[in-house]
Amino acid sequence: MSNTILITGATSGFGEARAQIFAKNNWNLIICGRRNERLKALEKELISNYSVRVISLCFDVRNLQETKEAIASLPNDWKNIDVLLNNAGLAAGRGPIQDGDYDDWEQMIDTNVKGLLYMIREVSPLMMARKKGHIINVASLAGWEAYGGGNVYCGTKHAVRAITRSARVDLLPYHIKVSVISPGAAETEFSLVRFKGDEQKASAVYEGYQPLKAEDVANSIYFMATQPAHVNIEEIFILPAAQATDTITQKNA
Ligand code: NDP
Ligand code: 8X3
Repeated sequence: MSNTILITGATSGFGEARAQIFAKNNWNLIICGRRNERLKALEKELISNYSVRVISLCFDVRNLQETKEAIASLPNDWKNIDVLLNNAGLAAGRGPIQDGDYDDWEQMIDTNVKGLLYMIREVSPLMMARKKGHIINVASLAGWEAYGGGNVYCGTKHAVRAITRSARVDLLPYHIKVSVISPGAAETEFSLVRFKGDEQKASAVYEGYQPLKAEDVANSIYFMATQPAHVNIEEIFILPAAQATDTITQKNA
């Protein structure tokens, strides 16, 4: 029987690339996001390209009620979730803490931390009942370092790594693996979202060096998810070869 993965943030970037690699390898997919037209288009594409089963759930992970209803709405034969990929997230703005925008802060904390917690809380009982499962959280280089202007985003990604380690202890008796992936700069819609649609600012982030592609990160996640039952890849920290820290990149290498 095929395995099932639930991916949040499947409408773009890493999430979409992951949906492709898991579908190619015959996994059934539950794809999630807020943009329904993108979900429906991806659902259609995956079914027609790979003959896998796909279901889409359109909801905002910041909204607890919507999140509860989305998971509860899964038909029984979709509740055997083998992997929960907590990928939905964003940075909103980049600037000194003293000039911080409260709405941006709330959006990052509500999505990257609270939304991730809601998903773990709703999906882990389904895994506990089967004594089987794997939760993979997406943190960041920003979960390892705290760079100027990254204050709240870095805080949320440090939190993702801490939550991962603690959840691993809590879920150990139920044979549920918990792990985290921390990518460095990857060219997706991330910077366009961070800089609120300013294409110049967004593309400047990746100028002069080769950032990661969404597929590079998707390949690492696939590796994590397909280890034998007794192996947990606890963390992958994946950077572009041309990046040493958030602010130190080797231009035109
Ligand atoms: P994208 O902007 O391309 O994708 C983000 C995804 O998250 C979208 O599918 C979006 O879907 C979803 N999302 C955002 N907010 C919500 C919400 N409130 N509810 C539900 N879904 C939401 O960025 P990436 O693919 O790059 O980012 C994916 C993850 O990787 C994020 O957690 C990010 O912090 C992390 N990351 C990114 C790096 C990078 O350099 N790109 C590096 C390290 C980590 P929709 O808008 O349809 O809801
Ligand atoms: C995205 C990578 O370094 O811009 O998580 O924070 S970084």
